[in-house]
Amino acid sequence: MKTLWQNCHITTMAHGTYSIIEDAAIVTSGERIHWIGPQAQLDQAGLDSVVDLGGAWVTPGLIDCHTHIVFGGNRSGEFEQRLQGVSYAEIAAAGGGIASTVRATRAASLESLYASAERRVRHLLKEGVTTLEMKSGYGLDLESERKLLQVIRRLGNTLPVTVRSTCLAAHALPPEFADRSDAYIDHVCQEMLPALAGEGLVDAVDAFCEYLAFSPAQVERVFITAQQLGLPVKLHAEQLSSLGGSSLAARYHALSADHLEYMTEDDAIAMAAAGTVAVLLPGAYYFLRETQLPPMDALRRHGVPIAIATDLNPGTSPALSLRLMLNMACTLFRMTPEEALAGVTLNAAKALGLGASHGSLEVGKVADFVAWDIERPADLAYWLGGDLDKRIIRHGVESSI
Ligand code: DI6
Ligand code: FE
Repeated sequence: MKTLWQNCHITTMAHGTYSIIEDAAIVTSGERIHWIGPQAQLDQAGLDSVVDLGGAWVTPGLIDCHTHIVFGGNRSGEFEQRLQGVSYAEIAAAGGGIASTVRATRAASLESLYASAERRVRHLLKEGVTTLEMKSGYGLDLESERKLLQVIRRLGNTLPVTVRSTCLAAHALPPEFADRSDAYIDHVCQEMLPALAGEGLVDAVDAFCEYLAFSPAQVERVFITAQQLGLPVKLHAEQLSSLGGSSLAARYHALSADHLEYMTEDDAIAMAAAGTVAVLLPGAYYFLRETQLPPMDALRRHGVPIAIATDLNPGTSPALSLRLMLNMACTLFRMTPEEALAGVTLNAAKALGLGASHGSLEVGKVADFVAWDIERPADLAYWLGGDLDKRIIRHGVESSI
């Protein structure tokens, strides 16, 4: 079944740049791209249907490569407290923060977690997101982490979106292991990861490397276990302080190191050599009113691929819009709209290990694309949120989300 999508302009994002084709067309065959190029060079033979895109700008489907979208409760009360001057650390010390979301998540049924996450996922899908990573990490015991990962798998099986599932059991120390963080890491490595991976619930393993979470030595044990299980790793690193987590991630050929405000030039060199993607999260930077910027010049100079994501979570980035993150990446981190778009397409695909099949519009890749009613590609990063008119095509079929 071959479909021609004609009368458009395309930013293919091949090689992580716009790579514009004006007056272009795409031919899909089933769920793959069969042909793409200037419309004038198209051979019309053998087509089954034709769709006129009315002069739209076509981009690859957007990819949100870092979210904690499945959780119980919400923390808008803590947001109010923080606005009155109580710090994130003080809230955490008083039993709030991640611990309060863990309590609410443990208490919630699989059905209610599914329902609340589905509503959040729909916000992203309506914006043109066609691939989405979701992390566990608010369960912190085997049964609750399994519940989160099952919700993630069910979202991927039910909604029109490609889902990658990441196990973040090493996100925070659960209360039953208070003051015994090494014992919790033993539990993660010996019990949780083998069981969850064995059940087919895990596509990648993540951890939170920070002075208020887990040390590089503890993270390394998690990485070794992941490696033994044949799973790729990712890492929350250098968000609040510089511990060398991103260099550690590079040593384990991590798909990505994420946050990175406090990373050093040596970390950038190590990441570039390993092909580890830098995932920047401007929503968390903004919401926590951080002032330390990620080292954009070092990342660019050493050629580290840069992705952008929402980090959608109840504590530090309740961001329901990936497109808003494009604007924040430009305004706050001084990225160009072209770099920002690469950050939610090709580089985001690489951060999920999907670079060969997703993230750019090239022959043989999956036909996930969005036809936007905009004047220029930079409009995507220019408008602050809002629901831009668009048509979303997933696996070669127009999707009506
Ligand atoms: N970094 C973050 O910003 C979130 N998790 C992480 O590892 C915080 C999650 C939360 O506060 O609930
Ligand atoms: Fe995160």
